[in-house]
Amino acid sequence: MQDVIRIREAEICRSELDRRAQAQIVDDLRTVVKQAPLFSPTTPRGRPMSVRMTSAGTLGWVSDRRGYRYENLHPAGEPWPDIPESVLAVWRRHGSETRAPDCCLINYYGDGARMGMHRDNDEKDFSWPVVSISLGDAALFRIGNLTRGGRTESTWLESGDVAILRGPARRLYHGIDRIRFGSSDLLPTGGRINITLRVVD
Ligand code: MD6
Ligand code: FE
Repeated sequence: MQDVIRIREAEICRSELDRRAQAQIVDDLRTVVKQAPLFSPTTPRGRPMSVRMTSAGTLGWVSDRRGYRYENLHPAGEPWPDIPESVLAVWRRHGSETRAPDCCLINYYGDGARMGMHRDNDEKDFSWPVVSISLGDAALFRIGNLTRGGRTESTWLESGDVAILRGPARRLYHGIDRIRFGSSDLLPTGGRINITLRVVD
């Protein structure tokens, strides 16, 4: 039986994906990024984010001077690629067997990249969970409260871990403090990929 831990109300399924399953997803993501290249978003205040991102699915998440939102098209003007089957299989286990996710957001963390504390807040119906897959280098995941500040708890997410925010955990603040660059050999040039799957509307 695989190891499931809870921090706050988040569920973390340790080592859910074996090396073969991880490699299959990475391979499928190569096809996605060929069609929808990674880009460097800026925050609504114009600060560059340290992660690079792209999406698959009917909607992609973007951020720029006009704000955080979902868009039908990649910034280059093309539709987002389909979500790979290898990724949908993870969603069916933890998200829904009947409702497909609208968005598969792909974040790439190079050396020094991080993600500030935030809530996943741009979807219409928070009764759907967010399912997240970690690939490559380990990352320090911090989870807090319904409002900014207060006590937090942290854990290292490793390649193959699946984290789910649902129910009372769905609206908690969370972020990535840092990655341990070069700690995994899954990605040939190092770094970390995080995939988040969401129902948007
Ligand atoms: C990351 N994860 O792991 C950032 N959001 O790089 C998230 O922001 C996240 O892990 C919603 C649900 C699960 C997550
Ligand atoms: Fe998030």
